[in-house]
Amino acid sequence: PQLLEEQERLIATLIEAHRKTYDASYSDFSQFRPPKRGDGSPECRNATNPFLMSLLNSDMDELPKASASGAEAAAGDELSMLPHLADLVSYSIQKVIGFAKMIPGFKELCTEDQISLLKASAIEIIILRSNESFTMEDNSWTCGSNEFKYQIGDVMQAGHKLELLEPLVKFQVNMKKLDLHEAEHVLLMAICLFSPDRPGVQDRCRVEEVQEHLTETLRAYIACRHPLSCKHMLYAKMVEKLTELRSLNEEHSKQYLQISQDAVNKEDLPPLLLEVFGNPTA
Ligand code: DZT
Repeated sequence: PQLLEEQERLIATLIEAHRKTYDASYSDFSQFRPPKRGDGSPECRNATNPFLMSLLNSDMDELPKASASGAEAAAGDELSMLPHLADLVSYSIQKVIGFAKMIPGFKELCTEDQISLLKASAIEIIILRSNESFTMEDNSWTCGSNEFKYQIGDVMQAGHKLELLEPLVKFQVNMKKLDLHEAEHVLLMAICLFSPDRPGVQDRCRVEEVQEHLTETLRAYIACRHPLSCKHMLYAKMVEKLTELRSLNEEHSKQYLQISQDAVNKEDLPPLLLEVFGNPTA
């Protein structure tokens, strides 16, 4: 098969939409609430006994006030990365919305369907787009300086657990190994968004039509642009990724619900995040 002119234009549009909404210099990250990592200090290593620790390490013989810095920092270390992660994800959702709006066919859907598609796919598209910052060198998402280099432990300090993080990192490694072209990467995100089987979607046929047009374009692109040696099963492998994303999405939902219930500081979760992933206290 050959790429039609119309398919070429679609790909160019998607690539431009992605470039406009993904800043590979990550220069906005310094505006997020800063990352707070358990730094290996004594208070952090012994976060379960902050008061004992501080009594043993000082000449005081009284309990420090609840707000005494060392003890509180250690005791509250549980969700120390949550503000930064929540800001990063909220920011990314805004970028995903910007990307969606530039996909031909999205704006023509009614607002309710736009919302249903975005709510259901936001975390999946964030997983996909984050592959750009992921590196197999040390299995981290590297977004500039060490401050914004994220590893599994950082996401755990935001309250997530290995049941999500282990398959998430495996997914990132396997995505990296597919070594997708930019055209394939952006088509996959668009195909993921236009999934007609998401909860609440009214006009399933319209969504399916757009998705089929996108998948046809992906098949044609792989067939005529991807080097012969590595295109075998590439389309099938990409479709398989969509299935894996569904199960990561499901596990994320469970853990998010737990975190949003555990979060003592409700300001930790920005309003957009509560709207997209749900607000248990609402
Ligand atoms: C502080 C550690 C950051 C690690 C980010 C890795 C990553 O449930 C919540 C809403 C509270 C949090 C959801 C996130 C769960 C774990 C997860 C992390 C899922 C999907 C991706 C990630 C993404 C890394 C980046 C992005 C968000 C991209 O948009 C931009 C850049 O590639 C970094």
